[in-house]
Amino acid sequence: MSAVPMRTQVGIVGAGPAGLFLSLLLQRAGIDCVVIEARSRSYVECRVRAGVLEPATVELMQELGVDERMRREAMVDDALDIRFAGNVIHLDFPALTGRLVHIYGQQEVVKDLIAARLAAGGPLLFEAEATRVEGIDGNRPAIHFRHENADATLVCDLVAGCDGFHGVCRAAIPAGALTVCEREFPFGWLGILSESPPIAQMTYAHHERGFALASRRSPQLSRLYVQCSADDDVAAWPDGRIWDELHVRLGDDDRTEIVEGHIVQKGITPCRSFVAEPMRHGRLFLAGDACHIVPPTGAKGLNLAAADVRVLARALADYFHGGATTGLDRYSDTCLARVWKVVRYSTYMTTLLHRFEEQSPFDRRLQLAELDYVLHSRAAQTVIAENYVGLPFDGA
Ligand code: FAS
Ligand code: PHB
Repeated sequence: MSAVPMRTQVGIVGAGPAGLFLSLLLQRAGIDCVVIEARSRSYVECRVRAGVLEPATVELMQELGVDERMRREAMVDDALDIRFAGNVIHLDFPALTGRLVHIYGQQEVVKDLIAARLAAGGPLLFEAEATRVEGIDGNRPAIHFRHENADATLVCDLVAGCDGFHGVCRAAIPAGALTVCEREFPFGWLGILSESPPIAQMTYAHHERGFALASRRSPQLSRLYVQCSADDDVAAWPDGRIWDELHVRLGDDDRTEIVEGHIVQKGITPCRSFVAEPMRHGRLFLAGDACHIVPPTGAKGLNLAAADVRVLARALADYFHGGATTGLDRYSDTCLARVWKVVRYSTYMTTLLHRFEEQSPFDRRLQLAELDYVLHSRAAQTVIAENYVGLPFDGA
């Protein structure tokens, strides 16, 4: 059995973007931490998810010295198109915000972060599933986990719960101490990766038959999505049906724009918002999907996780290097201010772009009027663009 650390300053549960970014930030600050990840390295590095990196996330990668491959391989987007009823709303990011976004698969970010963590020799345990976190109201919280068929315990000064929506950390907080706000949308997203060249522009489409999104991962790899039923099954979506819906919803009537390729990944993501607050209880700090989920329409999940741990790492450095607790005490409020603005934006875009079967005629006309207003208003286009590229960090 490899040497399993039994004691550290910060125990991090989860090696997704939140846990990995945090581990590198703490490593750089000279703070001892151990990352415990339930899955194998290959599993987490192959998990296809997000793709849009805000400038703040790119800057964080640069700060941590993990941006070299991203700079080489990422696509840079300077605009976003929204198609509806034969119209195209073109959002020119530099003209509206002075900024750009990078398109680089989340699994690529995770690969780069893992490589950096391992190269620095930072403890990162794979196939180590946390079963319980206890003692968060005391001075020595402990993470109990299974690793190499043995029970193990990591005693910490503080615990970072970066274990996603289905993790165990949020459950360690007494139920009465958490307030949960959530909204389930009555549909999901069926996403595919296709070995085919993407269309010219990142494009959202609002259509009678439902929402569609044409994104990309490289000049040879398309990332495409169609709105599907909330309880849909991938088996009900053979390739032909997916391509038919993409051509129709994106207005590719002569089927010459969307290039059909070999589909190498297919999956369905629910569309929901979920916020558990506060993001701290005693010596446990939640970050990323462990405490908030936003519908993918805003392309925010990964970026919000990075934003949380950027705030947390700064607070932990103040605490361990100077005994100051102000940053830790303000952590939850600081992050939630950003989280709720992202929930607002993601909810707005989801409501604007999707087809709601139960919609009243009044709400349907309101939705079309909102799209028409955005089409003709630079102010409305600026609101969408500044949220898409990412709001500034107020005091974070
Ligand atoms: P993550 O879920 O990424 O990471 C949590 C980690 O904790 C995982 O590796 C998990 O294995 C581990 N873990 C869980 N329980 C554990 C335990 N008991 N012990 C140890 N480890 C444990 N966002 C977008 O912006 N755009 C998208 O298109 C998009 N698509 C998505 C598709 C899917 C299917 C999903 C689930 C999410 C998608 N998201 C998208 C959101 C996604 O990118 C998340 O916001 C992002 O992964 C958040 O990162 P983390 O908070 O690190 O959580
Ligand atoms: C993606 O490229 O995966 C992507 C782009 C925009 C979104 C969601 C996902 O809103």
